[in-house]
Amino acid sequence: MTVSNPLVRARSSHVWTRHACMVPVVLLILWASCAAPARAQSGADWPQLILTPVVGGLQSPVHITHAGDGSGRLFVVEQPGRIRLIKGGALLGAPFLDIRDRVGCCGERGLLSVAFPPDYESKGYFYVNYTGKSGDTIVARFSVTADPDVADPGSEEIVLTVDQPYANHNGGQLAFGPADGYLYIGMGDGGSAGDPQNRAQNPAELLGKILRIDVESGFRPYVVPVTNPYTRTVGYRGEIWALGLRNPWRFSFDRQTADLYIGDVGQGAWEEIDFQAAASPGGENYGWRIMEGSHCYNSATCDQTGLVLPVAEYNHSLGCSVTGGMVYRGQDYPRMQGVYFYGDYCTGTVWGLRRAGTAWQSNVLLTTAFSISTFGEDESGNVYLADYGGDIYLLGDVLATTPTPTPTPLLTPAPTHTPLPSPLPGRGIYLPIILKAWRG
Ligand SMILES: [Ca+2]
Ligand SMILES: [Ca+2]
Repeated sequence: MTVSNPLVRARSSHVWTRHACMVPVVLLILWASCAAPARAQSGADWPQLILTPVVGGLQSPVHITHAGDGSGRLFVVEQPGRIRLIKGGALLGAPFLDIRDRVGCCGERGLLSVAFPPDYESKGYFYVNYTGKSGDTIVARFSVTADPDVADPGSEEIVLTVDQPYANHNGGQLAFGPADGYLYIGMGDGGSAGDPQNRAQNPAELLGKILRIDVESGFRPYVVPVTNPYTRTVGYRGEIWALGLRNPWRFSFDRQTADLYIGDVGQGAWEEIDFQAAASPGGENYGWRIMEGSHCYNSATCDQTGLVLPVAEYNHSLGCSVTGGMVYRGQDYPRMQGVYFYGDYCTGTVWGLRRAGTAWQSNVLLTTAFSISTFGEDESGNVYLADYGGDIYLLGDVLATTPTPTPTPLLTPAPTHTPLPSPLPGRGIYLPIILKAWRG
């Protein structure tokens, strides 16, 4: 049986060891033929990742995000149907939302993600993607109560229901575009194996696509943005933003650039990361089931006309189910800046991906014993990952930006551009200055 999604395999034995695994070889460079040197634009080194435990005790965590409301809270989706809150560094006992009574779980089904609209603080409602008891995909809106830490399970308004022909490949990601405020929805090809009804390439189907809808216009349940790529194309569903996806379990936007990164889970051989620049008008066809990664699927030759190939891929000697991640935009780790972190559910490997001119570099940065079910970010741009067994970790680099020190006679004025003394006396004292100079 082919493992095809982060949630189909039972969690591996939980070994609490991990080690940094800096692999100097650039493993995967696609588009390399049109690019010159495989070096990052910044010339910076790759980060040496460390994971810091945040909280444990969650039940099958599958999504991590924030509300963008200034509260600093982290929202963690538990697959059976609850959303938990991490507040002030602690996991609250009472859930933010509990809809286990209507969620079909588990395997690849369950409560799969939550997304907060722009200006959530004043709107007080949010969106979830879950599998109903019948197995169909449901996107719904819920409202918060007078207590900002408690949502009302009775406030549900169904936005969209998509029939699911098979139990697997349900996609599940929701995210608001940072540039357009529209809701993006990741839909898998419906399931089975090999997309037997060819749904991902069928423009009359919502399965095997990324959808883009406007849920904030005031018209319920939603409207199709007129700027969607196929609103005037006969035979195409207007909701379609991108086609040819197998199971985009996790996609995310770079909060700084609005570029879109998609982790599309492979069938039996290739796991891939797809990229869509913020300026794209949509309509990309990412190839499934014609292609698996950058390889023809089920044939030696195939027509690749009009298809968009991945910017990174790895074969099943390195994993079996990609977990799309996040671009780091935090302030604490300079070498992580702009790097897209993603992983594999089966091997626990974490990669970094970054552009180098017109080429891409993807490097193994860490090996873990975790079943990485998702990555996520907080309001400050810090990146986290979840072990499906129940724990959340913060990603960091051994090289951190030290907080600006309180001015003292020794450090004032800060000799930012002064050549460093050698050998370094009082290394601890000079470290903040070194880092400041490096960043500048
Ligand atoms: Ca399905
Ligand atoms: Ca593809």
